[in-house]
Amino acid sequence: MKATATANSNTALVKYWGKYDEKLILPMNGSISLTVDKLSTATTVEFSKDYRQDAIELNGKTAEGREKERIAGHLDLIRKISKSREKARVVSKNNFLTAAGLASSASGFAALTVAACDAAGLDLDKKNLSIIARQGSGSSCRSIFGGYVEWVAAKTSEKSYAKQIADENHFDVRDIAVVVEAAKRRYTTRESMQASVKTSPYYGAWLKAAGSDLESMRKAVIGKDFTLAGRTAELNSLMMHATALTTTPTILNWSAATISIMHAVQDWRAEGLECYYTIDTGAHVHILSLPGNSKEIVKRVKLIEGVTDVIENRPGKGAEIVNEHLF
Ligand code: 2P0
Repeated sequence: MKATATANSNTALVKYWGKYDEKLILPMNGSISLTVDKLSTATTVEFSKDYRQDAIELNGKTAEGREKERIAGHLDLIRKISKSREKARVVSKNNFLTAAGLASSASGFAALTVAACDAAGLDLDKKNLSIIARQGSGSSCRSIFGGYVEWVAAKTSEKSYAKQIADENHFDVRDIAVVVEAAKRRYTTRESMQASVKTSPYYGAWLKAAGSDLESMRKAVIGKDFTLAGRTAELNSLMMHATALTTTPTILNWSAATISIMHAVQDWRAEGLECYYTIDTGAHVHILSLPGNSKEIVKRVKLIEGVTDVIENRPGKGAEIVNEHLF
């Protein structure tokens, strides 16, 4: 009744922005991501009739409030599927700073899902694991798989799952995660998405763009066309942010360093150093490049004011069960 799983974070190349169903976490649009190799979570889950209540420890601290409720709610879903009432002990650790806001919910809910399902004795394939993970946090369903992954938009739970487009060995690109001094975040991602769907005059344009970007990105990944992948990812990120910026209340989480990096990437590209940026809901930036250019980009980006950390990722593997428990 005890199992441990590891899962890597993923970077959305075509982003998920907006929910059709808030409870089931069904997205308004399909998305495509790259699972990375250096931002990961390890989680041990043990169910036991001896536990009186769920006890959850994240990065050495006891989870409380909303954070605890969200994880316990996910355990409830897995208990419902496995027809069990046993409470759990959960210990989870990230190998990166959660406060840095580098998509910890993606690796976190993927690792929790895989560990908890195994500990509950459920024998599920990756598609069904992705359907469960999705209900904890949308983007986590993509981290069940390695490499390039598409999360399908659908109006029912069993049809909205993640699937692999190409594995981590198919197309070697680098995702340079650039951590910057962050601006103050006023709203959670959940609140931001919800407000965008309701109020952004560009939301319809976003959905249209996401649809054609999915096609371009699939083609780019399968054909290993870095220029098409990079251009599509950068423009898709800007479309998402145009929607976020025109939301009421406005969603602007960029800091000065975010914009400096956007300018720098454009300048480097004009010089012939091919790279593209993509930004999620915080201030941090992911720079995409081919392996041969990453060293030069890492060197240059470290010189930009406000950059606090740089992590060069390769395509990474999917979530998996491991033998070493955290307790
Ligand atoms: C993505 N993001 O595709 C998009 C791009 C952020 C911007 O998925 O409410 O933590 O738990 O489903 O997955 C981050 O949102 O949101 C996210 P919920 P999630 O990666």
